[in-house]
Amino acid sequence: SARSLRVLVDMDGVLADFEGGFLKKYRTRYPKEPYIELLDRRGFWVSEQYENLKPGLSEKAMSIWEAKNFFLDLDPIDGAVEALKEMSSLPNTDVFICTSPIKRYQYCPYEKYAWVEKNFGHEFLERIILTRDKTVVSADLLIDDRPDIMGAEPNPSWEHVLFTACHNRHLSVTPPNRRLQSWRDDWKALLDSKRPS
Ligand code: BVP
Ligand code: MG
Repeated sequence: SARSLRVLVDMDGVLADFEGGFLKKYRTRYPKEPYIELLDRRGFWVSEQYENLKPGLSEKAMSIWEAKNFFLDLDPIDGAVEALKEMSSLPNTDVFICTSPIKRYQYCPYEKYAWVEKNFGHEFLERIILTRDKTVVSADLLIDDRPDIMGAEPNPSWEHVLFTACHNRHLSVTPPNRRLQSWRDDWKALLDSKRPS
């Protein structure tokens, strides 16, 4: 077929374990404060659920991901490294890592590059797209754990496939919308469903 399939893969919650890394460092830094088990997470924004748990906790939550080495120390999501490397090696498939940095930029953008180099190798630095607006990036697929992806482009070219995370697993996703349950799920079939036949 003429052109390659272009896939955007989100980083936090899809390749890097933001939620697990957050909870671990939050409990270490604030051992006397209440916390939310991953099974009880609801809603995309950690900061909102913590603020609702106890006023003032959103600032403490933010202090965790704004700190040096937060993004660099994140563990990969199960199966992510193997899946992304395999996806990138498929014929007629262009893979990009598309991720939104936090606005407190002292560490996050640098550490995202360093994390990709550490886990995927130097050649994947070519594949990073840092943007706060994913709707203006064109692709066939966007694999992302955020349910509501909005921006300047009202009709993005990609199909958003919701990657299951602790905060979104209770949401109902109804056809034509689709989920990828994990990297053990059939992501190759998902890509094939978008390929020109
Ligand atoms: O950089 C991450 C952390 C930040 O949003 C970005 C999510 O990026 P994508 O995975 O969508 O590309 N973030 C920020 C807050 C609160 C800020 Br106040 C939050 O609660 N959760 C969260 O992920
Ligand atoms: Mg994400």
